[in-house]
Amino acid sequence: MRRSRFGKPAVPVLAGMLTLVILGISEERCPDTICHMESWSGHQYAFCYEPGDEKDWESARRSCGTQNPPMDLVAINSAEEQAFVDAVWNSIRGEATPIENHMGNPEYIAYIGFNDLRSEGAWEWSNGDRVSYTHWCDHEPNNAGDEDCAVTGWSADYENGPECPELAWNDIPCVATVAYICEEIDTGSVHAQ
Ligand SMILES: [Ca+2]
Ligand SMILES: [Ca+2]
Ligand SMILES: [Ca+2]
Repeated sequence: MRRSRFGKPAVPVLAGMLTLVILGISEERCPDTICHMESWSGHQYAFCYEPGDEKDWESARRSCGTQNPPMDLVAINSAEEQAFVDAVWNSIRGEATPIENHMGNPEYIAYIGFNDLRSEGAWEWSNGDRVSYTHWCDHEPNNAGDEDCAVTGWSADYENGPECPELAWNDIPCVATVAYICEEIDTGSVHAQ
């Protein structure tokens, strides 16, 4: 009895230690560091893009909540904030795993907090911010096949139709597992009006 009680946890613990040893040999970075942290205009941001850490929209949002400080998916409230997000994302997105768009081209995308989950077509920020800015690709959001969650970084490359000369937003199915960007939650009194 005793042996099996103590024996059980030993295997995963040993496996974990072995994994740490192997990871320690293959790369210097601590395996727990899965998000790239940046700050802008007094807010902390986490860019979570490690291959294997891709998440559906709801899981990504929960993961943001476990960050320190607590975060939600990013709310992009201005062209300036979009420019900040783009600058960081452009510098690291090559390390992320792209998805393929229907032209067969890679799209390096990341979830943001914009969604129309509650009411089709009524786009809102998950953190409750007022909608003051949008950056959709042409002809997006199109809810193609039911798409309620927005990503940034969409480049598109359509023969005829939507184009995104700058990386921009697209609505995709919320169950798609992709990278995601978190922004610190305001804890004081905020969002007047
Ligand atoms: Ca923001
Ligand atoms: Ca929708
Ligand atoms: Ca779409």
